[in-house]
Amino acid sequence: MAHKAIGYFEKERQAVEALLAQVPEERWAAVRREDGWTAVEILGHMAAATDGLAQVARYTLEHGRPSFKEPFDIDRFNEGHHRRHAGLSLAEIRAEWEAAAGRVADFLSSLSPEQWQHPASTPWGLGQTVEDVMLAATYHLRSHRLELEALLRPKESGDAHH
Ligand code: NI
Repeated sequence: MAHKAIGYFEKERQAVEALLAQVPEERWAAVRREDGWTAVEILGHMAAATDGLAQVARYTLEHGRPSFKEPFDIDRFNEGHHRRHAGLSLAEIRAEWEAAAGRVADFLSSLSPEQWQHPASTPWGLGQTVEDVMLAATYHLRSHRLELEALLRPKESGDAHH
């Protein structure tokens, strides 16, 4: 039976794909979060962060130790994503997302039961195993997917129908 973390990831991946299929392209570039990030840039961050956490887990499995030594600055990390994605089109970011999601799915399906339980943590010190890191990646994806849904599909107020 597939590991439960694969099912959680695939469910999130499908929810992101559904948003991409349902929301017109111009809306992705037009809506902004309070801090100025567009929905396109948030999707770019989701792709980069999910891929990045899979790389952390993969490196730890291959080398027996984490790749990061310096204290992790999450604000700098996020701002780096924002700069790298600024001005890119939805099509460009969507291609990045699909490539990243494919790499992560391949990585998850490659893991043996022992590898899921191998010691690992996120760069900010969360979790104790590869499983924990990849669950954290999916929860992070989920939190931004819910954020995107609220931005892209605002609920109409009841009054609008009167
Ligand atoms: Ni984030």
